[in-house]
Amino acid sequence: MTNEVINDPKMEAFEARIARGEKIEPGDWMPEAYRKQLIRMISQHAHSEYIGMLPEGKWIPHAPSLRRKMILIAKVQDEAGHGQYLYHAAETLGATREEMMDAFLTGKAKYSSIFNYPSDSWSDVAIIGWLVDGAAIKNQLMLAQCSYGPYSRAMVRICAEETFHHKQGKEMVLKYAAGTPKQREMVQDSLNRYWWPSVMMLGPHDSDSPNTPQLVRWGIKTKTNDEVRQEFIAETAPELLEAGLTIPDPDLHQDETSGEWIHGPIDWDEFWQVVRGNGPCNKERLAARAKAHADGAWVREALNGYSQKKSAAIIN
Ligand code: FAQ
Repeated sequence: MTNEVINDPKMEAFEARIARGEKIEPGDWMPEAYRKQLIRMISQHAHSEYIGMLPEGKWIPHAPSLRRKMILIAKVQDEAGHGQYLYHAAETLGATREEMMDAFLTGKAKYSSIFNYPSDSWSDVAIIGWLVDGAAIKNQLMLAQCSYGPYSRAMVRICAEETFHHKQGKEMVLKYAAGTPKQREMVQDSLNRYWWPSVMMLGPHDSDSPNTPQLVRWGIKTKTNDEVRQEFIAETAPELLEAGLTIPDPDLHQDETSGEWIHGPIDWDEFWQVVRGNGPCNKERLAARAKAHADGAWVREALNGYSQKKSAAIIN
């Protein structure tokens, strides 16, 4: 940061507001880098919710009971709603929906690595609920404290719904873990495939996270990637083990002195391959979203026509 920026009274006042724990609102002065960071993060988050409907949505027609089907439909529908809140939050910063969708569908924008893994069995739905929603909640509870008002408020609402997602996943996993040998085998297989991607989805280690220092300085993130990952593992690992499941990390253990859960090395090569578009399902997921966008063109046209007609009626 240059001296010019450090001595900028607007910047000083902005940082003082953050230090006092005030929320920054859309019309307030903010540094351009703060606005850009928020648009980047919020739009990536929105894309993640939107694409995140696909792995579980695939299982709606195959749910084993009406109750499970209703729960899953509600969950997937919530994810669409989360995408909407988040796109709106990014729009308050001047990003347009068209720009964000274009960046997403052309592969320029990132979205969470976790949704590029296949959902191969019904119990993947259970494990996604417990692990993926569980990791997402840890991250989002932290973001609910963030300094930008619209993002923070969206997070409060989203976390309430994610808590239901988390509970239904955990309920299912515990049931299958205590069920027939076939159910146990099925849910163990889901855990084997989803454990590491869930640990990775919280982002690179702090030493390899270029955005964290600025995000923490401006109160966008209130914890680092490793801190959130540690919270997730500390909460989830003992409960999975108590359910009699095996976590696919032979090095995972709780340090006797500190009580901290120590995990084995993370395969960051795999993570970056997935982030760069070379994961098992990246192409399939983006193609599904591009098709949905093209198929929905008539709805957007109709809505635009309706709102233009309504505005004309008000003016006249
Ligand atoms: N996937 O410097 P950092 C959900 C990128 S919602 C892909 O550490 P930062 C709900 C990162 O963008 C899940 N890319 O970045 C649900 C950056 O690249 P850039 C989504 C990743 O921002 C559940 C580069 O690596 N949640 O699951 C990932 O400080 C079930 C360097 O990284 C959010 O988006 C990744 N996993 O920290 C829905 C929350 N990690 O942009 C359906 C908001 C890192 O500079 C079913 N976002 N990268 O080119 C955040 O909290 C942060 O952006 C992090 C990354 C923590 C994801």
